[in-house]
Amino acid sequence: MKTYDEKHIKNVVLIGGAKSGKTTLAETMLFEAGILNRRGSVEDKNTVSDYHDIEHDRQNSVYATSMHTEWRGYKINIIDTPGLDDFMGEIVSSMKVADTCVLLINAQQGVEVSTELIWNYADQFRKPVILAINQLDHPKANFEMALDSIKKSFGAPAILMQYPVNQGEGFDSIIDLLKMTMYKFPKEGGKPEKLPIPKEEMENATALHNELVEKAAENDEELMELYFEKGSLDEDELRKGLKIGMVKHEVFPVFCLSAKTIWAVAGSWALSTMWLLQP
Ligand SMILES: Nc1nc2c(ncn2[C@@H]2O[C@H](COP(=O)(O)OP(=O)(O)OP(=O)(O)O)[C@@H](O)[C@H]2O)c(=O)[nH]1
Ligand SMILES: [Mg+2]
Repeated sequence: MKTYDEKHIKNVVLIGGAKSGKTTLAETMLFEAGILNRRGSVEDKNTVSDYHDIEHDRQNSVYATSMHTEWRGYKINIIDTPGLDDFMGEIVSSMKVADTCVLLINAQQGVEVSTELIWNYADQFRKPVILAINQLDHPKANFEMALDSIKKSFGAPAILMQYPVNQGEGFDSIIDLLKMTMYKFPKEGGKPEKLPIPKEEMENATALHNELVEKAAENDEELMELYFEKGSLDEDELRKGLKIGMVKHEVFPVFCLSAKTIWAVAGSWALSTMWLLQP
């Protein structure tokens, strides 16, 4: 069995309110990593993560489950946790070992009471937190409402990394504000198509990109000087600034997800970006 030194093992803990899609995301991540050749679902009671009878009966996670995958020489432990506060012990003990927490927010509900309860622990433990708005393919998805609720609850540290171009049924495209590119995900899965940002989105995307640059620069004097000098930061500098901010708990990057659909490649692709960001 391959061994990894301590620096090359990362614990990514999936947290969030009940039914936000953590178990589904874990399944999709394992599928996209090539560990599964077929994805199970919570409804079919055949996910890797929810394997206890009680989880099948209730159709929600009761225990924290650790799964793993490899990515760019790193062993990534993906820990799926329950969302119901009855199981807070499982959630809290998983968060304690996290290098990064991914806090899922249901695009139909926005931030819920349980999201805030769970968040308070992540804040208390000073864990870097990535916010992921999930279920963007759902007909009732409301990205703007979810983002507003995030801004209300988490304030300025919540900063948008991507936004959906066509949320709801048929959702397949996002604009990436770090790379300033549009990605369109094929329905059958596989790598996304890289496209230029459409003209009608350019003004919005540029304004949001500038917010991201300022946020990254704020966290480091050297980057701030570079920003004043050049009026911008390149991709590596952005990543560096955001990473410093995440560790200081002054940046919580917001990603888009659709864990259930096949082009939830969006999810694992976004997560690979996240792993690059993580300390
Ligand atoms: N449309 C849509 N449905 C989703 C998505 N992700 C999850 N779901 C559905 O939402 C329900 C809850 O998904 P789970 O993966 O069990 O959510 P969870 O966060 O693990 O839930 P708990 O374990 O109860 O906290 C299931 O019916 C999923 O099929 C998504 O991206 N889009
Ligand atoms: Mg679950």
